[in-house]
Amino acid sequence: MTNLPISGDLVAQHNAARGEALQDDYDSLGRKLERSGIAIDAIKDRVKEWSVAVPSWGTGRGGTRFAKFAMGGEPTNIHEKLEDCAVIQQLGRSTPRVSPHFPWDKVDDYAGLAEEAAGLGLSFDAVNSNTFQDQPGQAHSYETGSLSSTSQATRQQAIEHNVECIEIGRKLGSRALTVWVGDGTNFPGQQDLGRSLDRYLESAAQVYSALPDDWTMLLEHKMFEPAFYSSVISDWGSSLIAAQELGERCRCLIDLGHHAPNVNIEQIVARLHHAGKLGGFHFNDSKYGDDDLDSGSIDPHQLFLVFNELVEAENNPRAGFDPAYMIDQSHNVTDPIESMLSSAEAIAGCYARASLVDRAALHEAQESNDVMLAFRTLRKAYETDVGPILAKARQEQGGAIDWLGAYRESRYRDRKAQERKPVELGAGIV
Ligand code: PSV
Ligand code: MN
Repeated sequence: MTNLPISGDLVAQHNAARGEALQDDYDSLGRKLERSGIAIDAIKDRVKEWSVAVPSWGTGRGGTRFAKFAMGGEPTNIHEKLEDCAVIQQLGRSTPRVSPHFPWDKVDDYAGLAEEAAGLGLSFDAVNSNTFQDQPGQAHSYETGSLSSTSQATRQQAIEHNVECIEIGRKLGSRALTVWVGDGTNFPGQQDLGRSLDRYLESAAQVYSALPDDWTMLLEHKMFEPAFYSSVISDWGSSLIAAQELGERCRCLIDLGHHAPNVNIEQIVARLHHAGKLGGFHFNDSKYGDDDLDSGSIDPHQLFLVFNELVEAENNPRAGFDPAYMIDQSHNVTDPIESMLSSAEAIAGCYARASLVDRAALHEAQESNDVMLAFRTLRKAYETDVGPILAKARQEQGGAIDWLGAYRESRYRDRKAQERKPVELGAGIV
């Protein structure tokens, strides 16, 4: 029995007022696509099958280095975070899984937590370890790094945290561990660039050896931050080296915001797929060197091109190809529920557009070096307004045609502001 946070009647009434207009738009788009030999229902069904996880921490307002602007009704524990994730899924219907982050989401009873999630129509996705900051009472500081620290005791502590995450994940029904470390340096000469990678690999191998047979270990690279001179797993090359050394069930995870500006991320997707190491994605957008902006808000075309490669990969799968998708963005000025819904729609929209690409025509144009035709074939799909397909997919699954309108009408956040304890002022320069 699921117990959804927004009134089902409200969603139904909201949809009833919009159903006719949507049907009209959907039929019109259907006729247009049919002229190109595309069945709109088939695309809609693909969208319905597709899903992306939301990170538990992303339901709260994040902070920049400078400030955090808390809002009333923000969640302060995993139970409240799950409730917010349930709203995102109830209205949007493309985010049925939550990716928990530890140690933040620790509880005493994980079987109970899994049940609680199921009651809200959710399940758990990849577990994420976090060893980039110290926790109260922690024996060894991560100031010198974690899996690559120069201190053996600190490395051991980081290994144990990752192994604990696997154990927790087993109880939650997860099948993957995502490892991102902030390890690196701020000064040339601070650490030996080669030896720090050796230490990382040695520690990561111990985590890998604790992986259950049906699990995947995902390595997430990041160019910089919190270390600003060098990061141990800074790019897809380092990530690929590590994944290849660690073993078959170790793969690379691409966070869209973790590259130098203007890097051709879609080509990285193709390269990692070639190596059979494309393990997952963290979706967000970026304007400069950040990894925090809402997915598709800055460069929706790049997101489309990434999905174009993913659909190619889907059509030409390598053994074990089953990427884990998660939204990974930080909200400072929006309601995180609205941002997650907007991003999930942008991501699913790119998947739909990439599914519209006439692959045979594209490949033929590529083979015959008809550059303009190849480009226009992609562009035609990108320029298609897939809004009616997404809305219809939501409606048919019980979600909201107009998720923003329905969410605001529900006054969910106002109600939570009455019930929940306020968030304390957090990070920032004080
Ligand atoms: C690091 O910037 C990152 O992208 C990792 O995925 C972390 O899990 C997440 O952000 C939260 O710090
Ligand atoms: Mn990430």
